[in-house]
Amino acid sequence: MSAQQELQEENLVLSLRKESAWASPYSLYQFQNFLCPAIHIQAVNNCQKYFEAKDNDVIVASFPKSGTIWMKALAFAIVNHQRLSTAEKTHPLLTSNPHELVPFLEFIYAGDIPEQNLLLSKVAEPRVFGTHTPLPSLSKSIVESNCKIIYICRNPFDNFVSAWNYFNKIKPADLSALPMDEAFEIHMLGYWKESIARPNKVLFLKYDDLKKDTNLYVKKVAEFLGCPFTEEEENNGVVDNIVKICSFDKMKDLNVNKSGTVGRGSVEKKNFFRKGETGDWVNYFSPSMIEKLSKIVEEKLSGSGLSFKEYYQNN
Ligand code: PPS
Repeated sequence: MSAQQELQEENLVLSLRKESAWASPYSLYQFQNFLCPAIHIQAVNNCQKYFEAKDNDVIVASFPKSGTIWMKALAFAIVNHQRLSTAEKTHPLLTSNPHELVPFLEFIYAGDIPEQNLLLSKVAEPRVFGTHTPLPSLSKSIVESNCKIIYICRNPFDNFVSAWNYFNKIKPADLSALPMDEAFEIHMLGYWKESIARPNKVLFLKYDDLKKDTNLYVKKVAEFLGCPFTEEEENNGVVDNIVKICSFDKMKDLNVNKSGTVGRGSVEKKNFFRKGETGDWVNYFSPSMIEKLSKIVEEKLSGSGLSFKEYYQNN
């Protein structure tokens, strides 16, 4: 990054309101109506300015710790299913971490322009990217082109526990329900409403539904992306193989995911695979925490048509 760019970035960060939140080892700032880690502010800005979406791009959007890596792996396997067989030992998902095959836009656009171009040139078509950025802050070309967006979310109780465990590994933190508030309003509901307004543009999925019947959702995603499975492919186990290669146990057990780091923050790859279950939150929440978070969830989602009750009520 040039000295001028560094100065611009510093000035931008200084002009924003700093917030305290547990859900990040980084400082969070109020930026374009969402809480953005300082390290991503310039990248979100750059992405808005420079990213040109292609019509065959796929964007996997999510709030952190809601199943991003799983959906990245599934989307990669699905869009490439005609040219890369998941039955082969050479399938890229067996030798690369999904965050490497499907890079975050915030990662690509964190560097200067030559670096952005270099990283972009390494992504093979059909390109699949990840993003944690809310819909209103995405590059206009993503929203206006014919590229597809898959949004993956998770019941807020498990999302919370997953994030808490993950960030605790990086930095000790207090357990508090505050950031969920922001996640509902800005993140989840933004993509949820767009998925209703433009169902061919945004596919809205819940991690928990996917866990219940992965085969069904793999077929739905393939149809949404315009690359459905033929009957012959289904009979030949193509869908089953995709489900298997992307399963938690399989991915967690791969050497490529057991050691080494990924991304600019050099996150240890093993930290992306913890339990991979729905319902683990019961081991963490006290009755008063359940009451508090249920209230926030219901208040925020009220009238939206979106609900996670089946994943946290009657526990
Ligand atoms: S990140 O850092 O935002 O990219 O994290 P993210 O991938 O969104 O979420 C991590 C949680 O997803 C679980 N995980 C999986 N679940 C099901 N299947 C597969 N293949 C899979 N891979 C990762 C991971 O274990 C984290 O959830 P928890 O509840 O902490 O186990």
